[in-house]
Amino acid sequence: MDELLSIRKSFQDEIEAAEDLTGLQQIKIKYTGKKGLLSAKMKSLSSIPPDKRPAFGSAINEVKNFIEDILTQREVLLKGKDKEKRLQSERLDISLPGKFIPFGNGHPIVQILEEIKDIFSSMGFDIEEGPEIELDHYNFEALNIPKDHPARDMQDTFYISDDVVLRTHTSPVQIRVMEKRKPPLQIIAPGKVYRCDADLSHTPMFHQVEGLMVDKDISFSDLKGVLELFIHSLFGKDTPVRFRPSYFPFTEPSAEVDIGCIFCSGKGCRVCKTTGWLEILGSGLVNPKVFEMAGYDPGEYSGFAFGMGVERITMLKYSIDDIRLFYENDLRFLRQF
Ligand code: 2NM
Repeated sequence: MDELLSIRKSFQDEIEAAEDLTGLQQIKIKYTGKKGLLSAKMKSLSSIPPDKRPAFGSAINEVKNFIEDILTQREVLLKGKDKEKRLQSERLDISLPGKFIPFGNGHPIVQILEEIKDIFSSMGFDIEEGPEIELDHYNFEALNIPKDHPARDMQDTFYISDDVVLRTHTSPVQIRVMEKRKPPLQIIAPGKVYRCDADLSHTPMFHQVEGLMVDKDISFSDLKGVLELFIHSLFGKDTPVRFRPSYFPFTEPSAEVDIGCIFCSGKGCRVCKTTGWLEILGSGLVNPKVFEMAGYDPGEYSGFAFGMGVERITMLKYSIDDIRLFYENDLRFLRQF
C-alpha cells in the first residue's frame, strides 16, 4: 500500500514537470504500459494473501484510474499548447504592404483611336489597313489631286522616289479596297500618315481615321446622320454639330464639320478664335471622277467619305495645347490618361 502511494506521488511530480507530448508519452509508458509500474503491481497480487487481494486490487485500480484521468487531461492540455505554438510560429503577417506592380495604360492617341474604331464598328463599318509607303498613284492621282496641287510639293510630302511617297492621308487604303470589292461598302481606314510639317499643332507623323460608305442612293443626309451619331458618341449627345461648305479634290460637294466649342460652350474664346465652333473633320460626297478611276460606275453608285486627325481630336477632348507632348514620352504627361 505504501508503495502504491509513492507511485501515485512520483507520478504527480513527474506529470507536473512534463512540458511536452514526448515527455508525457514516456510517463504514460512508465506507469500504465504493459511493463509499467502498475502492471507489475497487478502481477504482485498473486503473492499476497487471498483475503487482502480484493482491497489491494481495488486500490491499484483506483490509482490506475486516477493516473489515466490525469494523463488524458494533460494530453489535451499539451496538445492545445502545441497547436498554439505552431499557429504562432507559422503566422502570416497579412498587414505587410504587397509588392507594388506598376499599371500601364494605352497611349492617349491609341485610346482615342480605339474609341473611334469602336464607334464606327458598332455602326457596321469594317476596319481596313494599307501600306504607309504608298505609290503616288494611290496617294494623289486616284484621289483627283492634280499635279500642281500644293500637297504634292516636296515641301509638304515625304518623297521616297519620283512615284513613291509616305502616305499623306489614309484615303489610298480606300481606293485599294474599292479596286478589290464591289459596293455596298462601309469601311474606315485608321493609321499613321506623314506630312513635312512641325509646330504646336503639327508633327511629321500623325494619325488619321478616314471613312467611306458606297451603295446605290447614298446621299448627303446619310453622311450627316453617320457623322452626327459619331460626334454625339465621342463628345456627348448634347454637342452642337454644323456642316460648313468646303472644298476637297476627292469630294463634291464637300463640307467641313464643326462642333460647338467645348471650352466656352459656343460663347467664343481663345481656342475657337471667338467663333464658338471647332473644326473636327472634313467630309463630302465622293467625286464621280474618283469612282471612275477606282472602277465604280458613278451612274449606279454614290457615296460619302470623311477624314479626321486623331491628335487634333484628342487635343480638343483633353485640352492639350501642344501636339508634341504626345511624342516626348514624358511619363508625367502620359500617366494622366
Ligand atoms: C477627308 C475629307 C473628305 C476621303 C475621300 C476618300 C475616298 F477615297 F473615298 F475618295 N477617302 N477619304 C475624304 C473626304 C477625306 O479628309 C479630311
